[in-house]
Amino acid sequence: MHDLFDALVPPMPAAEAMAEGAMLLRGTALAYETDLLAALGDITARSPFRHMVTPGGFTMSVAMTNCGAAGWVTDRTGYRYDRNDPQTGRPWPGMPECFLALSVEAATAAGYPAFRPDACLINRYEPGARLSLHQDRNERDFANPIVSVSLGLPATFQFGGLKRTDPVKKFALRHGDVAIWGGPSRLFHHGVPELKDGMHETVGRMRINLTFRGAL
Ligand code: MD6
Ligand code: FE
Repeated sequence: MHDLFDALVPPMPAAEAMAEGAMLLRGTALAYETDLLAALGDITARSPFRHMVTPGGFTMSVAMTNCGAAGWVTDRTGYRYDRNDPQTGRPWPGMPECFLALSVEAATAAGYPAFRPDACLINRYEPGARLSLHQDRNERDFANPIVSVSLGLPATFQFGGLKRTDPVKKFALRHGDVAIWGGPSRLFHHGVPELKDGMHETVGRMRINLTFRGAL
């Protein structure tokens, strides 16, 4: 017999194309949830979340940290990848095995089987935090895609084009979803509008985003 809900809940597509080269995989991170959250606790104990300052002097509402061989940082001098955490003066925590396994699985499913990240930027959104429309272009080689994992509270992902003024599409990003970004859309503008308040049962009152890059 079929489960009652099979008849009532419209099937959620497991994969959605956002643009040429850009895919949204629903729920791919769920199988890794326990390991990811434990590893995240180890990372933030050594390199805590902090609100960085943009070159223009604005303090970001999204709090950030990193793991891997290099981490993305911003301060009054500009944006860059740094092998050390400027706050501790020590190398960023290493990339956990479960981070690597999830990002390679997702990249492979999206058509980028050679992807091996050397950096993971970890974003923490509390209610009201937002990330304005931007391009990710501090990485050395744009042949690498970016793999972006969403955990916790749901958010809206704004996804535009090469030009800042190109029309923007919106996608819901939920706990466990993975977006993969590369090829012709690697430099597309994207952003996250103000996070709505809520409480997630395992992550709490926040959204966590892991973005894996080939930075070096
Ligand atoms: C976020 N993500 O989802 C912010 N960048 O919280 C990004 O800025 C991003 O999701 C490049 C590729 C995928 C992303
Ligand atoms: Fe980005």
